[in-house]
Amino acid sequence: MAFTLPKLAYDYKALEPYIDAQTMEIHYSKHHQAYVTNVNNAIAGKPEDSMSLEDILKNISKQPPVVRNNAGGVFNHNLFWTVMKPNGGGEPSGALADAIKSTFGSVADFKTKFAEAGATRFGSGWAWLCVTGGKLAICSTANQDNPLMDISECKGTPILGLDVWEHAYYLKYQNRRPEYITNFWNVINWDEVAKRLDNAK
Ligand code: MN3
Repeated sequence: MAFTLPKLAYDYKALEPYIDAQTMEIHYSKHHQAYVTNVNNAIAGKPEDSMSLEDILKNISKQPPVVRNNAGGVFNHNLFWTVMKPNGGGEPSGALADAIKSTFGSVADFKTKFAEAGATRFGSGWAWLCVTGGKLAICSTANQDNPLMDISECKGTPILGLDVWEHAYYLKYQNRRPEYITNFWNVINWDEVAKRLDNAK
């Protein structure tokens, strides 16, 4: 098996009340697991079976939709679980805070723009904070695409991703995607985003 479902660093109920346990359980054990299973099945016996996920994504234009959708789904969710944590939230610090302030004006302005990217993504997709050419940028992608993909309209190294598929919030928030996004700030793991910024430079 090329790829495996990474262990969650917290319980399904750990992000309550902002993200409910039932959503976490279904999202992780059903949706994320399905992306892992489906991409493994699609690349079984092929050279991609021994490639890194990142290398597959960087050349995704050469792959069929089943690989694009499911390899993207694996990468995106691997990242997503790590940028949240119980008792998260607060404010970013250090180099991350400096980069956010110099790029977007303030942390509040950054949050507004990032939330807008998530709220205005039509249908299913993701909002991203990326490092592109050494600078921070906000963008969004459809479905399970991401900024590592060569076909992506926005390219870069993602350091923060927010899943805005209905499966990420519908049980608790129904159609209220903006409320889900507002509450995401209460569980964000800024330390992980800062670590990813360091690694992206
Ligand atoms: Mn999802």
